[in-house]
Amino acid sequence: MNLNALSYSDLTELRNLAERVARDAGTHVRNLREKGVTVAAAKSSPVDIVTLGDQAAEQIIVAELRDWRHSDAILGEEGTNRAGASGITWILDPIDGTTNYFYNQPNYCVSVAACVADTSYSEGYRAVAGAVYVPTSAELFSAAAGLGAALNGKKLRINEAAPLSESLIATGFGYSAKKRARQAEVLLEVLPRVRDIRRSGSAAYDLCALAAGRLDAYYEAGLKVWDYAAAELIAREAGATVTGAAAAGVISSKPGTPLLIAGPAETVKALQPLLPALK
Ligand code: LIP
Repeated sequence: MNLNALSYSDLTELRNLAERVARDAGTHVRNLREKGVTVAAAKSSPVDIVTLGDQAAEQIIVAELRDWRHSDAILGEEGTNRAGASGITWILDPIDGTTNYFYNQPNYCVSVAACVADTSYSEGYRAVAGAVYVPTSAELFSAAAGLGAALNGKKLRINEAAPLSESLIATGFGYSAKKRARQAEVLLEVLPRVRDIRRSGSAAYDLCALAAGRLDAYYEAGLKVWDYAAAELIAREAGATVTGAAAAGVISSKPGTPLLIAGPAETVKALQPLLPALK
């Protein structure tokens, strides 16, 4: 399956389903949060946690997708890996910003992307439709390839490029101390050259904030495909250039530890020389 085989109605159907399941799962995890959070497990490090909310959200999304799109494949951060026959793979981050969720901070979201196989993308998947739902603000970001991006139905457009010294840049950090040390060294080069830095704790939220003009650019290394699959499409459909992990034709040097940079083309070009250690 490739993007050209999908009609307007195919793309809008996939986007509408992504919106519905992201909102359903997000509403559930917000309700769970109000009752308290239980850590179910830790992954790559003691602070890379999974909560019962992450697991419940993925179960809700998978159940709905199996009802509506039973021949599609599904890949979820919390372990779902279902084969499919349709050529569409749903890539899920049931809660992106899990640490924020654990601490009851607002920037956590549910990310749902409908993807097709595309080897020009470093993880081999290209989103053709997707949704990111922020339960604490009831903000639903969504996009479909070639059909633009929206926030609660209102069209999104990134900011015009500003000089780097006047640009508000977001980034994030990994869970391993060694990776964070390298990311901090790079930040020493970036911080004096930009307006300011923001670190929300969610890649999906950062890319949607870029799409909504709340940031001027974003970069991060070491993301997983489920962190960015839906939100990089939303940013791209809002006018962002996206390189590194998700850029067509730009294969990361180290699959699995890709560097993603997103923003106006000029800003991405100005940022790239500052980020060599993150490749
Ligand atoms: C998060 C990413 C974020 C990164 C965090 C964390 P998670 O994903 O979205 O960009 O900086 O360290 O990895 O673990 O909350 O799904």
